[in-house]
Amino acid sequence: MADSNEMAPGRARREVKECVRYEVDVPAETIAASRRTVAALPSAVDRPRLAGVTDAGVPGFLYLPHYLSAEEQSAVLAAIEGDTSVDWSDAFETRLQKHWGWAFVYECGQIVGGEAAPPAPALLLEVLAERFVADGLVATPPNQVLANKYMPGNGIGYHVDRIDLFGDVIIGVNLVVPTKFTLKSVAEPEERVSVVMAPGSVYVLSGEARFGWRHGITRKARLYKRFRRAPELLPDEPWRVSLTFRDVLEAT
Ligand SMILES: O=C(O)CCC(=O)C(=O)O
Repeated sequence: MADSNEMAPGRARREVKECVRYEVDVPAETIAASRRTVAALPSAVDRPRLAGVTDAGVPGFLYLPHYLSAEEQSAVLAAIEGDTSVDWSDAFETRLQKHWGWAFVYECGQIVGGEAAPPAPALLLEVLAERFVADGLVATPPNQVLANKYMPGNGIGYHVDRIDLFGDVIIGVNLVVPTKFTLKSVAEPEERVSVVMAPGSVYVLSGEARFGWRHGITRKARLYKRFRRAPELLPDEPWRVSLTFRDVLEAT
């Protein structure tokens, strides 16, 4: 269990067992309707940020390696770090988070708005999310933005984002550190596909990739353990940052 499912370390297991399960049957039409395909995107000749897009063989998955220029990556990181309307939360011991629009309370899968999740910085909402729409990655701008900042070597457990809480298209942005991102088929757990995501790249989970595959990032155990043991010995080791754009269904 992870992310939406993932348990905050140090919290009582008992609380998590009481959470509502969410294996909901997703109608085939919903899956088909949400599927984004390489062929349906605008031409990369007109929009170089779409160059090199691939689905890596998973229907509904898109990986866009060149989505943000180096300058844009710096601006996005500055917007994340510089936004003082919300603090980095440490619900997890090994990654920090900022929630905008809506916050997800991990202990028992609740969505909260208000002060816990102020509007996202304009660069993320008015520029990036609008660009996703203009590029055909998603139909409307997502209403939730989540920043994750990972301790060196840390990853995220394999999960399907809660299908009762979040919409049918999820978009992620990888920043700072190249990262191996893996999809595992729910029906055929041996079937797995990985892409090494470049800094500034974007991925889209829709259709089968959203509903029928888990996604996650395997921890780099050696680096992670070294950092955990003595963080002061690795002062320059970069922390990976990612953005996740989702639609909170309760909000619509
Ligand atoms: O950090 C990432 O790229 C993945 C984040 C993710 O899966 C999530 O927030 O649910």
